[in-house]
Amino acid sequence: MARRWTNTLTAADVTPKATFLNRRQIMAGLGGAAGLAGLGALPQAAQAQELEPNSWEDVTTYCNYYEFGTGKGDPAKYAGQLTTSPWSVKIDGLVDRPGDYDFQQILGEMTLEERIYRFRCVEAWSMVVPWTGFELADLLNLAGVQSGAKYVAFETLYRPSEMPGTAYQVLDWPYREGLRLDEAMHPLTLMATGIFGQDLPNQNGAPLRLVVPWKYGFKSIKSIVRITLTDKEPETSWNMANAREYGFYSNVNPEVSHPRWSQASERRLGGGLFASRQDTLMFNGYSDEVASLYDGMDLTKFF
Ligand SMILES: Nc1nc2c(c(=O)[nH]1)N[C@H]1C(S)=C(S)[C@@H](COP(=O)(O)O)O[C@H]1N2
Ligand SMILES: [Mo]
Repeated sequence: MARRWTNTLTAADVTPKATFLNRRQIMAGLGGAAGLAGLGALPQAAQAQELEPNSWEDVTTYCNYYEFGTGKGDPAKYAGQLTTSPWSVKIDGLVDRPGDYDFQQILGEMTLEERIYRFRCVEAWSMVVPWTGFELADLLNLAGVQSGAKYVAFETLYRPSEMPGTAYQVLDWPYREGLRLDEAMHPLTLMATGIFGQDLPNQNGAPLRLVVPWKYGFKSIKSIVRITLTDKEPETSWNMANAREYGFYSNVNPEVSHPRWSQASERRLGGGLFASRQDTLMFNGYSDEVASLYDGMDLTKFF
């Protein structure tokens, strides 16, 4: 368990919005520029400001889940009808114990924890979300990864009767994603089952979805029903739709532009006082943890 990555911040460390605003007001009361300089001298506070979670409202009403429509508000409107219980996940391919794993049984085997991650969409907006979940590595170990496995493929539920967006061929259904095995086993890679300490709302990918914080949001596949260990790089829905715009790796990288727009900055959703465009960080700010996975790779080629 030594490899486990732990958040530098927990939910309890992150200054609640009201307290933070009070602090700002107090600082301002201390006198303009001096107050701001004081804030800069408090790394804890600065970090808290940076990773202050977005509101429940932001996270649950501004969503991407094309099975329910392409509008940001569509998932919140239409995903309620999705049946998420019972739920099982098929784990197959190069594993010792293939089978249909019941979601409740999986939960019983896993250690749940809360992690606050910055989340960055390829469309250049970002938010900060407190996820509850377990490490994907723990689930893969439960199934027993065989030595020949090099990649992990994921599939979302495809149930047209409950997913009005699948009537349109905007993507090749079921929604598919993939990771290299070392990315999948990395302790930052989370299987999320909740947000803000509550079960995942359907629009956010109930009952379980991936969260890979150093990659663009579309890698974080929702409502997963199948996980396949394979020796070949899997096909992914966005790459199939437009290989020029969406590569397999999809690492957040301010130096590699999307063909139609820059990825150098992002707009933080919600935000209040500090709402503004900010510089995008390499690997979304998780370089220390993940940069070594890509040593020697040309990231303009493997984008
Ligand atoms: N099955 C499925 N998973 C998906 C998507 C989708 O359309 N279908 N959209 C992706 C994209 S583009 C993003 S940005 C995130 C959005 O997650 P959120 O709505 O919980 O913020 O989900 C990702 N996972
Ligand atoms: Mo996205």
